[in-house]
Amino acid sequence: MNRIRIRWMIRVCIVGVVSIAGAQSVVAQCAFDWRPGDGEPTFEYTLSAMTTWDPDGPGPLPATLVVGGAFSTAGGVPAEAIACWDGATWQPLGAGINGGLNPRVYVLTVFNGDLIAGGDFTSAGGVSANNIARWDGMAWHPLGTGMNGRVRALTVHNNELIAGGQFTTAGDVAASRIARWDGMAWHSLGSGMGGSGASVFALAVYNADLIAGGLFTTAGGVSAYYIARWDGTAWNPLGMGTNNSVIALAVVDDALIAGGYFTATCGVEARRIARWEGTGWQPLGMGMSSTSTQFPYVADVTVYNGDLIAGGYFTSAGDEIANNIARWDGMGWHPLGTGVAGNYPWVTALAVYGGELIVGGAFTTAVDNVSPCWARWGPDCARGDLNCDQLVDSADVPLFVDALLSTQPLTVCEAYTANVNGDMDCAGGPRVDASDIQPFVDCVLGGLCP
Ligand SMILES: [Ca+2]
Ligand SMILES: [Ca+2]
Ligand SMILES: [Ca+2]
Repeated sequence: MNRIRIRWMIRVCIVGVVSIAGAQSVVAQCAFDWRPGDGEPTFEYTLSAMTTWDPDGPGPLPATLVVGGAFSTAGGVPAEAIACWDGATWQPLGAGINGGLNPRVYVLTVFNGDLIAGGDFTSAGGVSANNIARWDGMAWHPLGTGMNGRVRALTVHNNELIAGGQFTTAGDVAASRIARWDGMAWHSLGSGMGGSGASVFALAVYNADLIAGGLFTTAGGVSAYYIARWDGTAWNPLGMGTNNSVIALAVVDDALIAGGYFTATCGVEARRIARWEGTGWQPLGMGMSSTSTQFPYVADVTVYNGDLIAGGYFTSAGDEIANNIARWDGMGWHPLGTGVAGNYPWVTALAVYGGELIVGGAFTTAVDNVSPCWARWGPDCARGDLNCDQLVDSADVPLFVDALLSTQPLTVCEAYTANVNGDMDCAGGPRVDASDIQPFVDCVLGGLCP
């Protein structure tokens, strides 16, 4: 046992004694901000999709963050339209996604432990694959003969992979904008979606039913405006639907959240975002508006630090100025700093990874940092600084011990600051465990901070 470890154990004992004596720990209250130094990595064009993926499932490897879009390098590493990030470095997935006029990954999901990519392409890793492909961790594979048009949305429903987009055939069957893959073959879902230029842009599972959003006015031959529900045998409308395209869907706290270009649901004003709780649509405050485009939209939604996060193309949320990203705390909308900006400032994808909110799109800046297509928002406290006073010192020790020994879920701030070595768990969250002790001690006693 080395001296540092002995000093550490002594310190833990002191902390224990002090705690028993009734000393107060000052619980960390993080401010949140954009990460500095996001000039690297860069993507050349746009980032369209993100998902966490654990390559070995329950095995010891942590989850990685997989990003897709239209690019040929990620963090300076050659990567065709798809790449993965482990919190520190970028890697390609084999030879990536290629072929067609403008190869692009639009959507990612996980099915039976494998990563599924959908978009505009004709080959994956050198193998012929039309607009959809599967990565098993080692190699790319087609899913039958794929689709005859763009794949824009993916989800898993009743243990089958569901794909939506602009196609009219899937494998060798007719399938209008939506199809299901049972692991062996493609099948249609009723007669699919209809309407001029119909497309499915978003999919979700809500109350065991499949929900599809997009640009369409019928589903299964019945009227369904921009959103519809598949109950396993037939398509149904959701109320009166919306008055324009739905491009984002997410289930949050037993409610279905829809985002898109719409401004109303069933006569109720709901600007670009609305909530469905089984019987009717509700707006989220005043929603989103813009002074820079006639056609603002919400393109993706997620949950971070207990708030609903919406990203897209807008300049205000509620009565606050919010550039292309905003958070809803249940009462009102709030900006995330000064948001993101650029010639093509929109946000297209959101993810939570390593205790941070990851934002992807076509923007070039987040605050003053040059940050093409990629930015991170998280606790404004260094790893190890559990009380967020901008110093890593003995005052952080009791909080670190509390975090390490806690049987309760840690807050975003606690988990981020206690994960001193910056590694991830199998869900892509910060891993707070004994392997953080030595780096914490090195930081407190040796000044060797991450
Ligand atoms: Ca794993
Ligand atoms: Ca501190
Ligand atoms: Ca850790």
